[in-house]
Amino acid sequence: MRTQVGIIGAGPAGLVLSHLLHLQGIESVVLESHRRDYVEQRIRAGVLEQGTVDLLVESGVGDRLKREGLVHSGIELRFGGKGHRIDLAELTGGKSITIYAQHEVIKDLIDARLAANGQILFDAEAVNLSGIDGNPVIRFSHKGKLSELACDFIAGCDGFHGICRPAILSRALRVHERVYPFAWLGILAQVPPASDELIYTYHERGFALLSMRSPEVSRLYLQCSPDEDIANWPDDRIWNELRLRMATLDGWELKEGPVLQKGITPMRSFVAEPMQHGKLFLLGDAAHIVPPTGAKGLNLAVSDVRVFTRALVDFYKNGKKEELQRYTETCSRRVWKVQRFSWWMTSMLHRFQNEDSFAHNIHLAELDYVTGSRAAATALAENYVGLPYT
Ligand code: FAS
Ligand code: PHB
Repeated sequence: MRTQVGIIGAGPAGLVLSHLLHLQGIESVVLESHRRDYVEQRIRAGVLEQGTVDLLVESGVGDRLKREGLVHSGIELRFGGKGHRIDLAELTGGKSITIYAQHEVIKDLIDARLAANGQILFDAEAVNLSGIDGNPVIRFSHKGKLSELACDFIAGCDGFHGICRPAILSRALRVHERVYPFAWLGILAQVPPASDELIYTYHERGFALLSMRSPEVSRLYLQCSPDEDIANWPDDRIWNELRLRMATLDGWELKEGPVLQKGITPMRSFVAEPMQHGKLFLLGDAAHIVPPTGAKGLNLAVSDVRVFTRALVDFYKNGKKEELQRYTETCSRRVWKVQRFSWWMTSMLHRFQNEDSFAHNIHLAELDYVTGSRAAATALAENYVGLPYT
């Protein structure tokens, strides 16, 4: 097999890339190790930045997103038993976020690619890369048979545990990392959300977040130890802990219901640089991971795709390589600003182990400042809705 761009991974990065390249007349083949139904049901992110929504709508895959997505113009920060609304729209000149599950974005993109006769091979695991300095070849196992895909470029969209980042020799790679001493226990519940907007809660027992997927389905998270066993968290224990952490002085009540899915997600900040080597380019989680507190993971993947697509168009249409050569430098500024914001939101809202009274009061002072100062609230809002693309 041969194509122009060999894409490893059918997550948000790989599928948005394949779609945008197609619109520019650039050929690609997507190799995905899992089955289609698996990737279309994998519960992950839920918040789309304004820029991500605009890109999906403008590129023709946003019809269902416009119909079913929940547009939010604010979020609530809750601490000391009181809620404080951050008016995202008012503070950012009208920008908002949209709640639309990542697996729904995946479904829309797969439908669009297949309708356009795009090539997505499911059950196709890339097992080896070669020629990344010259003539790239991806070896992959598809339905038990070993095959090869020759291409001009390899897009490593294979996530944090993929094979592409390790294909960049360790001597060429710099890694920057923070592993947090906590994780998120997340549930999906068949119950209307108890709030119209997201509620981020700082509490002495730990962080809690109320989010949602639809007017009928809630998505909630609570901070837990990174080595927690989900088997020790029956539904009533989860609801009880969420109720304790989210309680307010004015008697606000959490709505409880059947838990459809539960899981524990570890928390880390991670950046691998450079995000490229020869003809191999890393996009999304293959290159960087952020703690989900800032709701940035998916959105940052899309931002890398915008940069890489622009660089490939310049190469194929104008024969210019400069944008490709500057890919890491161009992505890096946004990657690090998103890392900073995600680290800041996580540090402000979570209890760290063995924190003393000084640390606890610093958390409260940070929250008091962010909810009491227009300048501080604006800084949060402009990062949360998504910084302007450069
Ligand atoms: P992905 O990991 O989504 O996709 C990589 C794809 O490559 C996968 O489909 C994988 O099967 C495939 N692959 C891997 N190796 C391969 C190989 N050798 N051959 C072929 N295919 C291969 N972000 C948020 O903003 N909010 C959240 O609440 C949130 N929750 C998350 C919960 C979990 C459990 C995880 C793991 C991540 C979460 N994220 C969240 C982050 C997540 O949304 C990512 O940022 C987003 O999926 C990044 O997209 P991709 O870079 O495309 O990587
Ligand atoms: C989600 O709805 O999954 C979600 C929302 C906000 C976050 C993280 C996850 O910060």
